[in-house]
Amino acid sequence: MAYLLKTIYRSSRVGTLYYSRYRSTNPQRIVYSEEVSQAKLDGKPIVALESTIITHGMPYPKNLQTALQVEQIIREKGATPATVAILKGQLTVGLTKEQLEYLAQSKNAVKASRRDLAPVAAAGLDGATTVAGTIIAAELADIPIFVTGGIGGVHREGEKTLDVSADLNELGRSKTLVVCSGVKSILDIGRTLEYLETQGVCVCSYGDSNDFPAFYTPRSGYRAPNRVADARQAAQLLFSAHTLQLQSGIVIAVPVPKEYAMDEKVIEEAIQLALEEAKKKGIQGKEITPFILAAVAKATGGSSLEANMALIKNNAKVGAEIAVEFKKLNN
Ligand code: PSU
Ligand code: MN
Repeated sequence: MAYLLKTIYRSSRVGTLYYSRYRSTNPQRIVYSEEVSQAKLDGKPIVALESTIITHGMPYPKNLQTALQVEQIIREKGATPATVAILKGQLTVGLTKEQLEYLAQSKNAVKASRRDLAPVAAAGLDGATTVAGTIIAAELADIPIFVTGGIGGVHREGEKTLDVSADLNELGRSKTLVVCSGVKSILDIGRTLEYLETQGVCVCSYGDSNDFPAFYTPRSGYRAPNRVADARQAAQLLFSAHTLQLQSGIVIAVPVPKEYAMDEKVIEEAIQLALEEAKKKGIQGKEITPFILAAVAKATGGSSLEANMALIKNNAKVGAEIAVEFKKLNN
C-alpha cells in the first residue's frame, strides 16, 4: 500500500508530501481572520480574494505589495477583504498581514483548484486557491462577491488538448459574482465565452463598452453578452440571480484602466513567444498559466506586470463598490 501511494503521488509535489505528512487531526471547515469574523457579526460587506495570483501570478515582493494594496482599497471603500488560502491544511478565509507575508514568499504553496483542495488539506500543506478554489471557499463562507485579475479559460488549441480551466465549471455551479478583467489572450477568448454560455454563466462587460476585455487590453474583439453600467446595476443583477435561485455565477468584466492598457501587438508577440517556449519545454497542465505569465512579463520588460497590478487594484475598487451596493439591497 505504501509503495502504491508513493508511486501514485511520486510525480507531484502534493503527492510526495501527501504521503509523508498525512495528518490525522480534524481541521475546522473554515478558519476566519478576526477582521472577517467581525465583519460577519456586524453584517458588513465582504469581498473574497484569491491567492494563486500571489504565489504563482506575480513575483515577490510585488505580489505582497499588490495583495496588501488590494486589501486596503477594499477597506477604504467600506468593505472587508477576505483573502482565501489553505494554511497547513486549514482552509482560511481572511489572512493576517503575517500570513500574507508568509504566503507571498512561500515556494511550496500548491496551486489549488477544486481537485486539489482535499489533498492539500489532508496533507496539511499550504495551498493557494485559484478562482475555482476561491469560489468554493466563498460559497462555504457565504461571501457573494469575489475579486480577481483574470479568470482561467479554454486554452488555445483547447479543442485538441481539452485544457479548459476548472474555473469555468465552478462559475457554472456557484452563485458568486466574480469581478475580473476578462480573459487573457493567452487563451482562446471566443471558445471561453462559448463555454461560459454552456455553463449558464452571465457574462457582463462593465462601464460604457460592450466589448469583452482581454486582460492586458480593454478590448478582445468579442462582444460581451451583457453589460452593466455601474456597481449598482451589478448589485441588482446579483440580487436578481439570487432571487431566481439560479445557482450559477456572474462574471463582471472590467477593462484595464486606459493608462495601463498594453499595445495589442506587443502583447500578442510576447504571448506567441511564450506559447512556443512552453511547447518546446513541454510545459503542461496547471503549470502552463504561471509559466506563460512569467514569460510574458519577461518579454515585455515588466510592463505586463504593471498592467496586471493596476487592473487588479481597479477591480478591487469596483468589487468593493458592488459589495456595498449589494448589502443595501439585502437590508
Ligand atoms: N490569470 C492571471 N493570473 C493568475 C491566474 C490566472 O492573470 O494568477 C490564475 C488564477 O488563479 C486562475 C488560474 O484561477 O490561474 C487558472 O489556472 P488554470 O488555467 O490552470 O485553471
Ligand atoms: Mn488547465
